[in-house]
Amino acid sequence: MARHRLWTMKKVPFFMCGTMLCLYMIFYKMCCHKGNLLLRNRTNSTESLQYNCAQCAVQEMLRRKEDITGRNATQASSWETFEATQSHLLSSIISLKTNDSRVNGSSSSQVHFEKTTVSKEHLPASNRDLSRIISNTAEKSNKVKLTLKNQRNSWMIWNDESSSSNLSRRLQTVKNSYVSMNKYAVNFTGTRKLRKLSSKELLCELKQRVQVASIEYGDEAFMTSDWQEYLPNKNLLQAVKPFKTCAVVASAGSILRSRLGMEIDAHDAVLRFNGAPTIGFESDVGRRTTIRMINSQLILRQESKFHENDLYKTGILLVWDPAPYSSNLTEWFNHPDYNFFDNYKKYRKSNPGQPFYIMNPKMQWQLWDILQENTAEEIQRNPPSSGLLGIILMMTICNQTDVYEFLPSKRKTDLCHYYEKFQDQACTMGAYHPLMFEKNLVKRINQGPDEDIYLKGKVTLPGFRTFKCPKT
Ligand code: NCC
Repeated sequence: MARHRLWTMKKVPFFMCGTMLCLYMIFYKMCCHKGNLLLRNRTNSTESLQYNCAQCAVQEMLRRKEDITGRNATQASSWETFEATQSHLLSSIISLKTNDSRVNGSSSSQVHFEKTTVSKEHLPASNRDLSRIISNTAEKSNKVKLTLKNQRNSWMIWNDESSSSNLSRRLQTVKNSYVSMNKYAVNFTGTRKLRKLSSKELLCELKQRVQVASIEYGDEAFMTSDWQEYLPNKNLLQAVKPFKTCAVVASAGSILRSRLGMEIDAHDAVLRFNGAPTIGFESDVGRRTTIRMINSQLILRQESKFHENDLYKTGILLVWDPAPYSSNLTEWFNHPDYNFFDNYKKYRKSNPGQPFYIMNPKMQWQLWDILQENTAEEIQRNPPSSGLLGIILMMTICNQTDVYEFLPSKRKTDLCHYYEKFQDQACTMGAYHPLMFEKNLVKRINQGPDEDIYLKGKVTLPGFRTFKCPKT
């Protein structure tokens, strides 16, 4: 009996050691698990992230996610897929992602698990349930491959099939009234495309059918000697040397707090619109202006102070005015939308050294025809906005054009301009101009990644000179 008690007592330290070892192993597995996490981005490049504990890896994920959600947009590395082999790590990441309101607020999560796709509607509503289901499933298999895809882009980024049904009631009514008003006697004889053209096909349509030109001395209605004095000697396309990289800066309020200024200024040429200033907004919109495109209305508006304001004294000026759909230059000259010609001459007289061009209006309707042909519904029978005219101009004179905040980024707002405290959805979605359909077109020809649209409102377009189309 005594011998038995002694033997049992001898076993106690073994039991204690065993229990401590087990506890240590559990603790080690939970907290101190070293390993690798494989991060895969949209372009399928991978990065192996070493971690010393699950918590460290989760912290790293959080840091990267903050990049994506915009704290540091310029350095954003948009990792969308996370793969790992440790189930406890996976469940931490998933619960982290699903509990983060900034991500959930702007995304719909989709979980791919071993070839099975579980979309959000199949999952219980609460985030805690979601993470529990995933971790349970993950634990069944030792080596699982789980991909968590953030589908944020699918609805945050401009939908290139946007239609009137996406507009508010008010804007739908405005749009319909412009369709029936037909101020410029649009007589569209083209046919609507039955299928959606590819990006390449659309680019070729634009390259082959839209002619960018400025008015020259000797053009119909511009033959009198005074025009010889006022119009620049060289045509716009002869005067500007081809640029390698160009930036087009839309005036949208959503460019505020973008911190895109340095990136914009790094281009060889920068195009701005109307009264869009740089002073006071340099960090968001940059400080350089190579070309300023203005509409004829601005020249006549008292508040613009066109003749006095130094804003207009930098770079090349270009003015455009809506012309009737089928008019020749004489008809347009006699009936411009806004009679800016005398003011043009006045400005030229006091600023003879500054290049100032008048756009030939034929471009507006060539572009409009392409917009209408590629849109399922009737669009406003008014010319495209300065935005699209400027984009096509830059695609003509630059090898590559980056357009900022024409397609709204994650900063999308109803604030009309970055330089005014005026809110109206019409500025982004269109009222007079067929702006929504212009944006559909630009989205379709974008060559850049969706991340650029989401983070910077940036679209990258090729130059017509370098873009090759099949011979017709
Ligand atoms: O507003 P605006 O354009 O000067 O803007 C220049 C171009 O940026 C794009 N934009 C702007 C705001 C916004 N929220 N989203 C955008 O995408 C558009 O492509 C736009 O063309 C114009 O096209 O010339 C326009 O001009 C103004 C106004 O005449 C000028 O600013 C001068 O004051 C027009 N507004 C009004 O007439 C009240 C606007 O409709 C179009």
